[in-house]
Amino acid sequence: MSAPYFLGLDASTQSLKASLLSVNLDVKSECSIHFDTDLPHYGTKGGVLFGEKAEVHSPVLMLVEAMDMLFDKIKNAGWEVDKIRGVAAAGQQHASVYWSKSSFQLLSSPNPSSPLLSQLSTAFSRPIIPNWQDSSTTRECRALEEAVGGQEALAQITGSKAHERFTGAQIMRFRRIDPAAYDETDRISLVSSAVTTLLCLDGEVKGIDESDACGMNLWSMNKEERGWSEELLEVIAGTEGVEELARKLGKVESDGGKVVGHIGRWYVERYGFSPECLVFPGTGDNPATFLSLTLRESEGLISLGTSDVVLVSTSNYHPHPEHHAFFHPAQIAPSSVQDNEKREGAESLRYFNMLVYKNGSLTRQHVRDLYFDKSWEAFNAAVEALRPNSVEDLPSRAAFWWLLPDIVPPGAHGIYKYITDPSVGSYFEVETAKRVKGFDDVRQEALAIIESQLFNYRSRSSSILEESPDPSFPSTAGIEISLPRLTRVYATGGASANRTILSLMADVLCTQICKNVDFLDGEWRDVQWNSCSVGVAYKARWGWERTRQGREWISFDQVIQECRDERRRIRGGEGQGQGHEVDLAEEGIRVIATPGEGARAYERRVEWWRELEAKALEDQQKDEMQ
Ligand code: ADP
Ligand code: XUL
Repeated sequence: MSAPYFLGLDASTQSLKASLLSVNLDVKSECSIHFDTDLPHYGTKGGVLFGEKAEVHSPVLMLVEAMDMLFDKIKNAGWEVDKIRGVAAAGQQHASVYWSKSSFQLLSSPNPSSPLLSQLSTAFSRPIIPNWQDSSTTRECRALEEAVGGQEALAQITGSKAHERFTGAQIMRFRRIDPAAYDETDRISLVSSAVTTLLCLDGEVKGIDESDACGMNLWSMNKEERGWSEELLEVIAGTEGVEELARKLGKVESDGGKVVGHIGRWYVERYGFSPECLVFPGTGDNPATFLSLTLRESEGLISLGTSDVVLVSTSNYHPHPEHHAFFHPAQIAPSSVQDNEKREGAESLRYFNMLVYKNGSLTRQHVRDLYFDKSWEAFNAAVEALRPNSVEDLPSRAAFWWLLPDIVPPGAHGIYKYITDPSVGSYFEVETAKRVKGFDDVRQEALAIIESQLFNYRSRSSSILEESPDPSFPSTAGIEISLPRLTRVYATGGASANRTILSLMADVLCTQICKNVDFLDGEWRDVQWNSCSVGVAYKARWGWERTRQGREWISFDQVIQECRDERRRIRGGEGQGQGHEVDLAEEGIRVIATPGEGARAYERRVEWWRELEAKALEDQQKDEMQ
């Protein structure tokens, strides 16, 4: 019993991917179209083209042609698309799509016997659309911040300070450099809502998802006045243009599981989809990844990829210029629930917060190559030899490796290393820290970079959690906790293959480190699927559940839990005992590491690390003045 099926799409920077899931959320199959190699005639590199003024962008029709190719590929692969009952799309965040005035007609009922590309060639008013890597809008960012009173004020309104890649600044620049094309624009979508529109093909440009709207610097997240910020729209379009810009941006979907349409007739007739297949709001790639890990309040995700990303799930709005605050992508907006008795699933508002660090894997790799002969084994052996093993074993060395100017802390750049006196315990005078070029024992280099990165994640996630109603402290596993902590962390990304790093992460963050696992061919394996498309397929599954009798207000977390319970029931005893003794926190979630004795020492050192980070930033300033 694996039907009905659910489909998730992911329109990311380099490819368009699809994941097909069973009713219990097993990933049955995946396929993808790679822009550079499958659509070479657009000439992209890494999915993008580079302009002369810091523009990073791509042809919008490449996305349309990729849709044609993807569904051809799905058909050729023999996916039983007639059994799909729900679909949703993830899209790279911030990037925008501009629909022309003729789009309404073109989107109304395309001919199923022809591909979309040939039918939608005039549906767009901007042929080349900005990508999230674009940084051509510095001037617009300053204007947005100045208009509301600075970085903090903008973060307070929209969840983030101004960023070049965010959609508000991008629209403002578009209007400045090509006012005629701006005027010719009927509607503006994000990539996720554009793909949602292309799935329905019913003549309507679908609303932007509220979680994705938080990546625009235009959406006021303040509880009482959620909506397009008139103040910011005015900066972009002038007093006269506010209403028109709000119209172009359209309505925003605040219920992530609402039905926004049915799959278009084009898909039914051309590929054999069922006309009963429902379409749910798309969302950004980060919110979608967040959903695939089903993060509950106070849980976190640490992605150790090219860059490091930390996501923190909260029930409080905690904007700060250092991170991005987003609405949770799968919540039922309380305002949409009329009947108080049915409010069960309509919890109070939930959020997630995202910290992005440029100095992630490439910086760790740099240290490995410099001191450990390009070997992770040697690097790990150094960490294991020196890591703290008791409460007395307080770290006394710290290293800040900001090879690239970092985002957090903003503008941090350079390499700063310090030795402090280990005999003074947890209290120390930061002035006594000695700045050094390197450590006597090179093994300290490995430990110091990892500790410093992890202290950063511990310190900043604690600050975000500080204002939560239940900041998960003061004690865990017999360890006295001094600061709020994440109650579980999911590790993903290339470096999450490194068990030493994950074990140290458990100590420094003083929490359980988990990974998603599947029971496949008789063993538990780290999941290999594409988390964004799987995350939005989960959302489609949840939305579909809510169309069933009596289930209208069931929460996302509850539906996922029920699916996992059902999976365990179907599997029976398989996967437990007899050589399968993995520590499962829950079905499909494996515990990789838990805090050891070293956690007691790290717990006493967060403040020490914070002071040293501040010192490093001061030293950077002094160096720059010389
Ligand atoms: P992307 O952000 O491009 O998706 P990945 O998530 O695939 O990147 O991560 C790639 C990085 O993972 C590489 O730069 C490499 O340094 C790091 N990595 C791979 N294996 C290990 C390992 N065993 N230990 C530490 N880092 C690793
Ligand atoms: C997040 C960001 C990227 C894009 C593309 O702010 O810019 O993660 O979402 O992946």
